[in-house]
Amino acid sequence: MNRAIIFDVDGTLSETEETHRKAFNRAFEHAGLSWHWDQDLYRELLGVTGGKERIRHYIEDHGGAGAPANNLDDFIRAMHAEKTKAYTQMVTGGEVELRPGIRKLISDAQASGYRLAIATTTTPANVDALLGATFGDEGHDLFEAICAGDSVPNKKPAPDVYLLALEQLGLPAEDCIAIEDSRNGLLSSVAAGIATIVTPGIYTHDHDFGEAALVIEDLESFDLSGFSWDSPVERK
Ligand code: XBP
Ligand code: MG
Repeated sequence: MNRAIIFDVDGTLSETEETHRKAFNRAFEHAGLSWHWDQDLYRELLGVTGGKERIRHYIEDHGGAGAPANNLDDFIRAMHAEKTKAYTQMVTGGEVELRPGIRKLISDAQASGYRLAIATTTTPANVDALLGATFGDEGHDLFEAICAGDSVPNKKPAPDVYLLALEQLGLPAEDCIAIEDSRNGLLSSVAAGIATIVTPGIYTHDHDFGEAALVIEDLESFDLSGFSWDSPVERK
């Protein structure tokens, strides 16, 4: 079978956004800034994908006291690098685990001959850390294509990262399914023409998933062999 499943990372493979949020706050502290993103504010800021873009949005929309008047790009890049360091340290330190059902879904997919890929907005180093911490050395080899972060000019909800995954897989959209947790991710994969299964995460339960082929609250209950490639699907 020449079909592939393309996985989102944050909120899908693992509930990582709380660790991201803590890493942002550690970076702000490290820089001597008074900024603190609590869960309510972070839920709002998650509407902007990409950590650098999120920091810029926060400065523009929430004042960002302490941000420099010029060389803002360098400031944001440095802040985000510090955040990524803090995040990868927490992940390699064992702070996150796979979402329930993901490990079985991946092994079932492999047993059924599916090819696997990743399409994510997060930074490649974060993907490496997560795959290493959850799958060990063979984690990286599970996925034929890992498309992440700044490898595309436009982040989700733009289709760029999914189009790159299709290109690297050498497959048409109709031979792939995407698995996502958020509306931004769903809009991205659907814009790339890919039927998408959504499994809402802690920060995305209230999102509109109208364009999804299937919405699954509990991934442990999902049986891949029952997924029909043709019929539009119901909310489970
Ligand atoms: C989620 C994102 C990322 C993470 C933070 O990515 O939007 O920006 O929140 O990671 P996805 P970075 O759901 O597409 O996996 O700070 O590295 O961007
Ligand atoms: Mg996600």
